[in-house]
Amino acid sequence: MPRHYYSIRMRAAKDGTHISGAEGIYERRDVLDIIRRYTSRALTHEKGRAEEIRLTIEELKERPKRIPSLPLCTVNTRNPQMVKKVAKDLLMSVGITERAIDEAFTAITMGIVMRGAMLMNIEGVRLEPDLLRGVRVTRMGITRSASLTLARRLGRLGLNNTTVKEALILASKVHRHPMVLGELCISDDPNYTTGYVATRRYGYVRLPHIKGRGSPYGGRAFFITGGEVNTLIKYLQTTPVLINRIGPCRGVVSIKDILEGKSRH
Ligand code: PML
Repeated sequence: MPRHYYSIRMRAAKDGTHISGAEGIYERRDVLDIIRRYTSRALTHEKGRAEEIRLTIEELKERPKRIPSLPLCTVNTRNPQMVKKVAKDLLMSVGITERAIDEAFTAITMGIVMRGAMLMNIEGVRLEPDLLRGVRVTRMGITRSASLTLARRLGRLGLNNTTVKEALILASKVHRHPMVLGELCISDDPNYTTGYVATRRYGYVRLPHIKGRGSPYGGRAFFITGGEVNTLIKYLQTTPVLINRIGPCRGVVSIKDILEGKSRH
């Protein structure tokens, strides 16, 4: 019998501001448990108890595309200046211009937190149709067994938390698309100061101290090339993608080893 999959998405708000969100793709037998888990997460969020919780449960008409997660590692960056240098080393080596990277850092650190990601061409020109909202990546998830493997691998590195897991799942979906060359992400959580740069060539590279503690800004920029922007947006927003294999998860690696390909198995 064919399996039915559901996309479940949760968004919670307090005083009209977004405080937490979650999403995944699940089999029918798991739907009730997940709704309970998401609701409890919204009610106990550290930013305060949600006053409004929106849950969307949608049966998927398309069979989710199975993909592996990006390989993960961390560079021992010590301050925002060092992060910028490492981000440039990685992103420029896949063809993104320095101007575009500076533009992305400036736009993200300017303070307007967008709901979705910016899309930029490799020269730094913004391409998303709605410059205020950006493009939200949705309809991605992880299978139960891949999730257990990921928890085990991240656990060995002391990184088994929802922030890292969800960011890795999102980036793995995004970088599966050939139009996406690279990504810069800074969390908008004032207490979360590790960001990442992702590319297909080097994987998901975590960058500690990307911003100072207490800074409320954050966001994502996807650097894109070639093809039709609307096709990419449709993929990011609507194509269901399920992680079913976990790529290598490594601890601290030097930028030199990453650039020389020594950090990949
Ligand atoms: C977010 O807040 O969603 C971004 C999370 C970035 C996670 C970086 C990491 O620690 O791997």
